[in-house]
Amino acid sequence: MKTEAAKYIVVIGLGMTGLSVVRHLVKKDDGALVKVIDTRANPPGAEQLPAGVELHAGGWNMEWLLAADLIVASPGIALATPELQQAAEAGIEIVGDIELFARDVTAPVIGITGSNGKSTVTSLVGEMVKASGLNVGVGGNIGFAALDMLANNHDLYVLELSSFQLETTSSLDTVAAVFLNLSEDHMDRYDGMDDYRDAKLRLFDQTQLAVWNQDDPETKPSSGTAVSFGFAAGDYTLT
Ligand code: UMA
Repeated sequence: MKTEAAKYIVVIGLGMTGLSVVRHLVKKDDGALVKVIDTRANPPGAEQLPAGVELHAGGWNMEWLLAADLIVASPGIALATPELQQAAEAGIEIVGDIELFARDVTAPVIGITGSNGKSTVTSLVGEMVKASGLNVGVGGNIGFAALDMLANNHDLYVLELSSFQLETTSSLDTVAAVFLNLSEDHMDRYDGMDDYRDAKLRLFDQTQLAVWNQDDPETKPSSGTAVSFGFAAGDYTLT
């Protein structure tokens, strides 16, 4: 289901992501009813909510949640949360902000993930694109919500993507996707390393070029056009 068809959208979380989602949905002005749930009693950004967008803070509101056509979950909320599981079992589509970005972006996107060094590589790639003369948007997990960049109509976007964001993304089509490395992190959110790796590998599902790390075989894609980097001689080869 496309966002455009959704009449009643519930946004979970009112941090940087939730606010960017609300702004994006309100700006679309397509008649959708938008409500926000945040489990925190005093969520940040409440004062920035556009007029007419209702907020339920301090817990869940299952009536709102189960009536939704679409749920947009912030990355800080695990899909395994019982309330979200109940909604998923009721057949309600659950996406994240990067999925909404993917559905509306018209310029090429480069995606970067990994356990470490994502922000550095994202910034450097952004600088390279800028130096080539293109108007680039750099955002995502790096600390600038992806949806807040869309209105700027950049020539190209460079997104730092966390495993949390990738879990709720299925339509992101990238010109290049980079998986830098994998080391133990966020084990409170995953059923082990394979589960965590699978979330990151989702970035390779739809890309023209997968970029992986020869020194970390866990980053290798199972198929598709790929290029690797590493310390050994003969790197940078297409495989
Ligand atoms: N929270 C609740 N109840 C809610 C909603 C959120 O308790 O209803 C809690 C979450 O569990 C979390 C905190 O509030 O502890 C913030 O969560 P959020 O999803 O609202 O976070 P945002 O402010 O939207 O920031 C998110 C990313 N945060 C997370 O993934 C936790 C930011 O990455 C990112 O920069 C931002 O979106 C813009 O895309 C931060 C991060 O720590 C830097 N990322 C992790 C990492 O890099 O390891 C993945």
